[in-house]
Amino acid sequence: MGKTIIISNRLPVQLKIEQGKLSATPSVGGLATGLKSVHRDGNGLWIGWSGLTEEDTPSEMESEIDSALADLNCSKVILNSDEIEGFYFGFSNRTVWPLFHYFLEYTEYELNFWETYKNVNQKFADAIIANGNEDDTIWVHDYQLMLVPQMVREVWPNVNIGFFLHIPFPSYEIFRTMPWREEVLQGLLGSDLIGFHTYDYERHFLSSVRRLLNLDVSFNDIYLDNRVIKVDSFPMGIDYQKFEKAAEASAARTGDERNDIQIRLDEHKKSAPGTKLIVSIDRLDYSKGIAKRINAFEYFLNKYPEYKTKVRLIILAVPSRSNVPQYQLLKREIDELVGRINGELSTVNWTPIWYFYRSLPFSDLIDLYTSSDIAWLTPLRDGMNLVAKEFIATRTDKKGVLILSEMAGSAYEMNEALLINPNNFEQQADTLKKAIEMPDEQQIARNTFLQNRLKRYNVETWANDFMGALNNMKLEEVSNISLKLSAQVLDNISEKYRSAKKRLLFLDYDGTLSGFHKDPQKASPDDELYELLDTISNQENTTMFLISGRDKDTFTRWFLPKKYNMIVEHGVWISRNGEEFKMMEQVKGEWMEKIRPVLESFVDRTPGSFIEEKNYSLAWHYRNTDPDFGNKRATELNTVLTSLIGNDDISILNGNKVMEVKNSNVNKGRASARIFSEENYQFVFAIGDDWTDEFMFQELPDSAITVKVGLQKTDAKYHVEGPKKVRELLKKFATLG
Ligand code: GDG
Repeated sequence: MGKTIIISNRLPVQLKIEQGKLSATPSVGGLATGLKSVHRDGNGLWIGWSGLTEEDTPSEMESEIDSALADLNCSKVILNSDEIEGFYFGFSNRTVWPLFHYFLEYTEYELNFWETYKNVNQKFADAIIANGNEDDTIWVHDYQLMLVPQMVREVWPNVNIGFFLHIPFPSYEIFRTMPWREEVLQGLLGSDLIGFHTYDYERHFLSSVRRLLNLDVSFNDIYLDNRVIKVDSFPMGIDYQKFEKAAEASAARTGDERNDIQIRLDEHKKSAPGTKLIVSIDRLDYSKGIAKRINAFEYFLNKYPEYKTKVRLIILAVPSRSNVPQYQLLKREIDELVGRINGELSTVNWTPIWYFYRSLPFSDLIDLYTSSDIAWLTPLRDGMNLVAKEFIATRTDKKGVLILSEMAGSAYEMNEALLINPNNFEQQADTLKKAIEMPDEQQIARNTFLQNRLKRYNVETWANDFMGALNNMKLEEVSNISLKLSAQVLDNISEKYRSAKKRLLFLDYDGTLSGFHKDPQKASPDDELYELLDTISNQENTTMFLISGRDKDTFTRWFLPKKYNMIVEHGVWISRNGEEFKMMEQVKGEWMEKIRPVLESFVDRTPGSFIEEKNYSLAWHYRNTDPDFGNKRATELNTVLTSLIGNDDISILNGNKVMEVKNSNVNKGRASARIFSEENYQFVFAIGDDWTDEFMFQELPDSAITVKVGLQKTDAKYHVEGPKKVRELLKKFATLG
């Protein structure tokens, strides 16, 4: 069992070099607390940037820094100031952050930023490789490191990787504007498990994967070559006990023990009894909606002037990313707004807004939470928003009102808060009034629900849930191995092949012998395939059938001169040894006249789809349509056809991006079973990728070796990953004579 490696942009350690002396203090953020059990208490390692640039690190102190970090189970990635500029302030915070928070107008697409982002992600991946092993479990965090999973996967194909995104994943319409969108998705898909705060972010991500990479997605599984990637939501919690205890300690402090801020807040309450304190705490970031909140506050005071002098808004804006121009502009905007409103509305005894632009020590933060009556959080977009949860955890007497934006991930779990749309000033003014006037019993009832939920789903549970899901995936994979064609299983099959007196093989074509092509007519066989099929079909005592849903004309062109045995249109037609196709089943096709116009109307309404007309069946192909739209139309068509057909003679087959209407008594299972019954075969083999091949897997005898191409659910005994592996398998047969 390997160790767990956590990887994030910043290490959970504050490094300082002052007058040549190094200090390393563990930081106590939510993430560090949540991961304590997988990091420091377990056999873990945390890799990240130390916060010191290469230029700021005297080379003679390198080893001292390394050993201080090693004592805390940490290891550093060294970044120079150009890298920080392009990777952190550039691509991460001038491209991804605004784009993922729906601020398209602030999003900058700079090739230099992207190049640096790639290089720095590679540095992080290299650090994992240098410090770990393939049997370690790796958990990558957040939007700064989206390419790391695939970079690690390339070196260690079997490693277990989880990724968690702490910010929203935007809708496809937004995400697709990014020039490097495919690379970013492919980077993330190096993971085994990808976690988001909410189901909506998960849904947006899956939609982008389907539409931009054209991958198959079933529920929350993504099928990529030989791997299944799971996507799930894990709403992050807080260290509830820490906030609850700190609030109790704050309440217990008396006299000189009280912090400055506590004393000031107490004085305010004494001098103005009955007034309400409204607090808001955020990093100074445009996504947090601070300017809008200030405007909404002014709107409220004008709409309900009776509250002037009765309420005060305290804004704590923590400095953040001040190298990014947008943040400097925002700072100026807020300074001016606060100045203007205070200038216009203040009285001798009352200032409407107290504004702090700084970071406070933890205990001051708690005092601010506990002294306030209302928390008012209005992000325009926020992955989760932990401040909302922290405010509730500090309400030890269960009083207090939380007003929270619907646009925060936490709103999904905090239904008992007063939820608002931050763009709706009217609603916010009324909600503030409601909060100010809310009776104690109602506050207590709401907070009791909220607290119970936050206590239960705290940050440790969040981390353990994620790690549990990641480790489970490995277990699931292990339990699936019986189905995978391992080298040993292949040896056994080869032995049976070699020793059998009579062999029978059924080989599906599309998706099995050949990969899919946008235009099915272009997916013609290549020379290597012809050579392989020639060898096998010429082997003694071997009957090889190509078995396909395709029309007989195409197969006549491709394979008749080769004299392969063929069954086409799922079993309507058969050709042996180069003879003309004959009907295998007596089928009627009158129904086709009725069904064709229906399919045509779906083609008209579904760009990219088309009809394939065969002698006794009609197929509607939708591989080249927009995937979401195509699936929706397929469901619709299924419903229409089912109600139209209404008898058992005709059936609908849902294949791989194709829906086929055909006679019910015709399928690959029935056809292959009929061939099997003609002679006494000792070795029977069937391989196919599609739902229509399942009929063969079901109807052939138990002793048959049945192989599914792909990882989807199947009745076959074994699976292989894709057409490339099928070829390898057949090459093996070809050598066995
Ligand atoms: C990102 C996502 C997601 C704030 N001021 C002070 C201070 N804080 C602490 C709070 C809280 C944290 O900072 C802020 O967390 P948020 O969740 O509110 O927001 P982001 O920083 O934007 O975090 C966000 C989060 O990642 C986790 O996945 O929820 O959506 O944007 O813990 O307490 N702490 C101290 N002094 C302050 O002045 N000590």
